[in-house]
Amino acid sequence: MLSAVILDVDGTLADTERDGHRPAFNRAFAELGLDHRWGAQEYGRLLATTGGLQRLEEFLTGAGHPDPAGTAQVLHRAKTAHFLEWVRSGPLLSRPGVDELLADLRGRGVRLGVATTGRRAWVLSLLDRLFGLDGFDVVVTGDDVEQLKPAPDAYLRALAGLGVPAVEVLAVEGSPPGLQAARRAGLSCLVVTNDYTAAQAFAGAAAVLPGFDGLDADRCAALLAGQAPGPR
Ligand code: XBP
Repeated sequence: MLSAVILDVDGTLADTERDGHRPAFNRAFAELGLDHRWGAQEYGRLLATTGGLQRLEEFLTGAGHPDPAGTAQVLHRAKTAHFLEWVRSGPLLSRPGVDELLADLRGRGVRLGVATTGRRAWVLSLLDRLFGLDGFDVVVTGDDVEQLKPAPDAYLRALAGLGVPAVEVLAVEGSPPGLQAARRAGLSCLVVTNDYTAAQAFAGAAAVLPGFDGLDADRCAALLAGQAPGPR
């Protein structure tokens, strides 16, 4: 029985990384007078590190910066402000098929949760702008957990908030760290790939789809029950 679906945000509900987060990081570098600029391909590699703050610190350490931790904090505050501005007024769209899936799930009484490593400062604004925040029963962000994905913390916290057993919940993710986080929390996980993750490996996924087209509550329930989604 499918009681709830818990969804990832970046790269899953919306394609936010290349044209949203990445330019915000680059604007922060420019503001601090640093000549780093993350190109689209380089950023795709940097996404292996979840959490923008952690991504910055790891990058600055590798670049030999004298104070990677302190500088990452300053950069991430600036980046978050720029990304929030983009979320509020930029060309932000949900991925094709997402709105239809969420409406079908809600219409069938399936509860909705969000589990992301992104910061609450922008996550709530993004969800509200795209879908209406009141459509989600629980939202867990990177600010709410000790350990980010691929640790299971965000999914475990979302499960506790929903108050339903893991066997009745399907996770929907877009990246290998997200799949690992969901599996470590004991959840079946559907992977919907994006441009950055289409060629990556997703062992343990209930299914790997290139998009949300045709995905509905019945197909999510079938995936949870362990059946391959039938042809549409
Ligand atoms: C994706 C992430 C986030 C964003 C940057 O989160 O790893 O860190 O790349 O956002 P998810 P922050 O796929 O779990 O939604 O700078 O706010 O971390």
